[in-house]
Amino acid sequence: MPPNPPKSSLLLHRINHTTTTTITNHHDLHGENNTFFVNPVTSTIPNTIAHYHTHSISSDQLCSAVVQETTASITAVWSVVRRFDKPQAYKNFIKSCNLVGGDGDVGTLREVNLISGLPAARSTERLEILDEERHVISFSVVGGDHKLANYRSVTTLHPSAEGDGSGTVIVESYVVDIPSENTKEDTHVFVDTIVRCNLQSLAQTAENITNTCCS
Ligand code: A8S
Repeated sequence: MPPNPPKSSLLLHRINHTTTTTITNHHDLHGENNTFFVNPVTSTIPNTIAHYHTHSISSDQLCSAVVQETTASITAVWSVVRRFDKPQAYKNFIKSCNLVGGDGDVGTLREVNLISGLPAARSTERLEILDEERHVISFSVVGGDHKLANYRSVTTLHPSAEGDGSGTVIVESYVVDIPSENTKEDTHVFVDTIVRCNLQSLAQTAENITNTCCS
């Protein structure tokens, strides 16, 4: 790592892709439930971005994050991940997707159909953040026939400090209700597995773009 890395670069404390959780305990405004502010990202990310990965959760919710590095440029990764209308471009569990409301801005809804063999077939999702400058995209799950109630994820892209610095670190954090019939650990493993598969595929898809377009 260079002695004076650029301010915007992401310094990875750990690159083994595990996550730990920083928890700050707060009483919520109503004084009934304890809510917690959690930032599950172990990487150091710029202050202007860190708040996107700081989530307010209650004791029946789970918050985690997955970090994925790629040699693909931020431009290449962003060109794939920004397409809220086309998650099947890299999410292999998705068979098809249709926009069902909105014009592509925040608030747009998509109906996602999953491949067979999963414990669910459909999910309705709302675009929450699309920040083209900071490379932030976020969506929430608002319906469907699955068990992931109140799922919300935030994905951010950062310059990689590894190698020649032209690659990307992808950080995705999420919050979800723990289903009453499942344990926290099982839910954590289930969702982390889906997110890790998606991010590995995102990295591969962006690397393929980089290799075919510019070599
Ligand atoms: C994403 C992340 C997740 C998607 C999950 C976690 C999901 O699409 C799948 C199975 C489910 O049981 C829930 O970024 C749901 O898409 C693959 C339908 C939401």
